[in-house]
Amino acid sequence: MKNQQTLILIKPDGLKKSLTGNVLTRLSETKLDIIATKTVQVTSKLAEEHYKYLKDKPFYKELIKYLMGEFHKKKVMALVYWGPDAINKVRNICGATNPEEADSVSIRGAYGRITTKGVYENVIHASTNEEEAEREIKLWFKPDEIIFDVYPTKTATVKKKERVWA
Ligand code: DAT
Ligand code: MG
Repeated sequence: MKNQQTLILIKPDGLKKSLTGNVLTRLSETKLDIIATKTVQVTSKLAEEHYKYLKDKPFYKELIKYLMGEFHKKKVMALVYWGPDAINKVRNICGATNPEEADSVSIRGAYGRITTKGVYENVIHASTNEEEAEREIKLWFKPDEIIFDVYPTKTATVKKKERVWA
């Protein structure tokens, strides 16, 4: 089976409900390798870019607020999993997009809900295919944040102000 990398996000409802341990335990059933992890405060720019293919949907605005943590905690845990058939292995454990339709033993089936406003609080994001995984991993991680190069890299001089420790 082909080795693949896939982006996982534990969404703000998962963090608020202290589900991180449970979700990572479920994902460890895949025997895949974690090759990157970080916790981030999601800006509107990042959320909008991540879900840009849904921008014409009626639920888009609420979806962006949800990913930014406006309904829970303002943080998301992002991880890259790597190994044989990673994309499908992870998606199978996540379950269907709609948490009410997801298999009850899947992560979304066990822990997700639909709010009265119609937001799918489905705990976890996982890439659907190799093309999506590449776009998403490049959006969420820089090459040096992943323990090996999953895509080709180049060296560029980037001049910008950045915050440092005082
Ligand atoms: P997935 O997250 O399973 O890849 P997707 O890419 O189609 O599903 O949609 C991204 C997110 O958008 C999904 O996790 C929850 C939300 N969403 C999708 N369809 C929805 C709907 N009909 N109503 C409310 N939220 C929806
Ligand atoms: Mg998707």
